[in-house]
Amino acid sequence: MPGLSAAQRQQFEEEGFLVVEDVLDPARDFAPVMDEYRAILDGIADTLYAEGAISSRYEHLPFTERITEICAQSKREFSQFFDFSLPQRGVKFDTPMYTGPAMFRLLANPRLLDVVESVIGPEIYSCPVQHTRMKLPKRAVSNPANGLIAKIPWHQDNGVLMPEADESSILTVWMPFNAATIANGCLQVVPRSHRVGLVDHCPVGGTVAIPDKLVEEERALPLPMQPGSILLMTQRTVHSSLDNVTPDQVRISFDLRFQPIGQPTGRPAFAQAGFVARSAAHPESVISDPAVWSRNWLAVRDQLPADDDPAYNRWRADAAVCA
Ligand SMILES: O=C(O)CCC(=O)C(=O)O
Ligand SMILES: [Fe+2]
Repeated sequence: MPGLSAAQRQQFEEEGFLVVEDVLDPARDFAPVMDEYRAILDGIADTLYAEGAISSRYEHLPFTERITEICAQSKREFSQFFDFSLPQRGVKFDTPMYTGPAMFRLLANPRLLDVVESVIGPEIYSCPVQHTRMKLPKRAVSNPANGLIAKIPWHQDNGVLMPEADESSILTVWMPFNAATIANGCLQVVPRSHRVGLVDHCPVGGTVAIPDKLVEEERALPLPMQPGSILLMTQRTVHSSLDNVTPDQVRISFDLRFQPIGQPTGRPAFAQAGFVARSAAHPESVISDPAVWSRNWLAVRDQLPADDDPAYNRWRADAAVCA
């Protein structure tokens, strides 16, 4: 069990973030997800081509160039087809989502869980607050408020959760699928910002953000990263991501969250999609079948349309701090 060294653990605790290199092997650990993504994009291209929304299926282009071209030409975006989570509004029985077995295997990757175990201990729950983000070049972004395809404003992950998780120890694990650079929109953090507790957030666009006046932006540290590396953040580390100003790169990333078993996840609406990823005390409770995980997500999707949209955070636009 390699996990983190004592020095790395200490650095994480002091700074509130840590980049750990070479945890994953992109060829072995990411390629199966890309195979599933290619098949999804084939389906999207077929549909759009049949509708006359694109002039070619672009099947000979590499994935990232192909999706950029398809989004730019159709003036639509397809992030939800690749995300292993659901939108916070208007979920329907057929809202697209991705729960392929390759993604489950990545969530349960032993080398990843070894690092997670170093931080939160051996009872590990996969929190259903998780996303694939395909940050498109700005020119191809049809909806800048969609955090799956555009830059993300300053926030703490605690701020995008319900208060039930305020005392939980939710560890964010962010990983680039391809190189994340300053130009294509890597993450940036404010070192040591996790020490001050939960900061006020305000609703903006489809998400929430910390007002500029409460962010020490001059202390921001951009974090270019190579695939295989992972970024660990506490749930109170202040972070954001940059715009993708490249003409044709797509910054693809996964953000996962893990927490000790038994703590609230902060997103009760998705509770059924969480699972025990590792347990020394109760190994029999570990979910290891990708089909079970997929079924649980689809069950969440089946339940949501029946009710009004649930609350996903606590912030109100009419709060004084948001004026
Ligand atoms: O990937 C991004 O641009 C932002 C990700 C983020 O805020 C997170 O993973 O918590
Ligand atoms: Fe975040």
